[in-house]
Amino acid sequence: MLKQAGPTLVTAPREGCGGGAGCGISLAQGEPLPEALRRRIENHPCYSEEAHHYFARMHLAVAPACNIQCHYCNRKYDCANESRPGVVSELLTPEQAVQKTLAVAAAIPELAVVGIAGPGDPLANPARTFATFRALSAQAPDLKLCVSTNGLALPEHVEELVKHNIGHVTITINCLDPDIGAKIYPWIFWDHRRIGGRRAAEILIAQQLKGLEMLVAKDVLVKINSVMIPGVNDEHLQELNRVVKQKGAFLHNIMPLLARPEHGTYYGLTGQREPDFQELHALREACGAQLKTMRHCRQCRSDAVGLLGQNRSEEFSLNKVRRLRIDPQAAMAKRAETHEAIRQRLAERQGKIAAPATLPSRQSSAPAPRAVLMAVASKGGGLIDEHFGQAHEFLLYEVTTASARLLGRRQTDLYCTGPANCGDAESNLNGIIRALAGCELLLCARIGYTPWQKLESAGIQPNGEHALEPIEDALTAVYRELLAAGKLDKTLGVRQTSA
Ligand code: CLF
Ligand code: SF4
Repeated sequence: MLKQAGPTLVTAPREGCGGGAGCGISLAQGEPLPEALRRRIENHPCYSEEAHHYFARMHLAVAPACNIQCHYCNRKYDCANESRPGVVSELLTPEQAVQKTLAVAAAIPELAVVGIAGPGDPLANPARTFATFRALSAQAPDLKLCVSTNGLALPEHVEELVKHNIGHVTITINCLDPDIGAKIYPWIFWDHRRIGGRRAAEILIAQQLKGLEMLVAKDVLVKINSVMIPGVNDEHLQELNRVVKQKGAFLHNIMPLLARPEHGTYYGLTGQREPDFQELHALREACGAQLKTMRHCRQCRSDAVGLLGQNRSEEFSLNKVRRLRIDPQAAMAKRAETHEAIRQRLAERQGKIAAPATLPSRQSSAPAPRAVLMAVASKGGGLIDEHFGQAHEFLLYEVTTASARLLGRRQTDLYCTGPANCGDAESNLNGIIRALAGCELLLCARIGYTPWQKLESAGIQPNGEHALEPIEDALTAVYRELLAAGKLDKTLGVRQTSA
């Protein structure tokens, strides 16, 4: 039954049924996936946390225009430095986009998904977006197509999206309350004119929810992205999570606001605060009890290429791509072989996880050993293979006897950017220590003496003994060692100073 609530439609509660077309499949954190659904997301690095270690995605920057303005957005069309949505090095025509896709797909056989996510809104540029999808469906039919939209023009394009076999759509919904929306969106462009204030947010929200319902009815997997903006929508996002779950959304990706003055956005320039990791984590946990929340998003650029966490876009500039000779059929065969090998590896890992090694015995009346927060430096392939000094980000895991659970990532400045900037190393190291607050261990491929000492003094024990091992295996091995040595009764690190 549908009932009208202001300008938006709210359906009666509906639980995920795990199967049929048009049902909507909404699971809470940790609920097992039905097999048919698992197969639909098994190689999508954003929809499957496990897949993100092994399968790559690329974004095609064919959509320059946008039909709304968000206070956290400032699009840049020729920027190689910033890593955030809305930024690209070069805009592409649909023909160039296809050329680039074929080049990337030949060079990176792990490529599984091609998305259009900007730098503006894909559906505000429908001719360019759908020309690209049409050509890709014909020339690289094995690649999954994906789109990310603000939702304003979504309802009118649902049929076309389905026609192009686009099975994964992201809608960015930041609020369901137009009064909150008026603080996030200064204007929308609707019905040939610019509209501002509460009315703009009302229209946008109604279109987003209508689009969500239409996609779910067509059996498309819908992910909702929400930007967490402290003091603006943070207290509202649990309610939003509840409603989009009712409407059949598959996954909720709550991303921290990025608002630095150098981004040149309204929020960046007016000093709007970004959420800290604890706030973000608490909100994701609260929402995850209703609808599964994504923890591994990298807030990628609109021309990102590679595994999540990597951006290899510069290797595939138009100038470079034009010079390449590609055999698309051979490349497709290589992808099929690579994807199958990854699937087998994942299946083997699943088997291992289902039958964990025996833990040291303890008395049944004893309380369960506590969880330990550990940080990991990885290049993105599921291994502990990044040197401390070259890590741009650290993955944070909560490790217990039962599991190593990814909580999120913390982005940092590089510890050392070379001899020219050696003077920055100490302040960068302090920044990294602040970013890793709460972690008791740090696993990386290698680490120098100076950062080792400083981390240890700050209560974060570095560990380089598990280089090149799979992340989860290494984390559980370290946890078991701690448990066996009886070290989990107290804090592990030395913690002499605060950074
Ligand atoms: Fe791109 Fe988005 Fe498709 Fe993924 S990204 S269009 S669903 S293929 Fe992924 Fe990047 Fe996060 Fe987006 S990590 S910003 S969630
Ligand atoms: Fe920027 Fe996307 Fe918002 Fe448009 S919808 S203003 S491209 S963030």
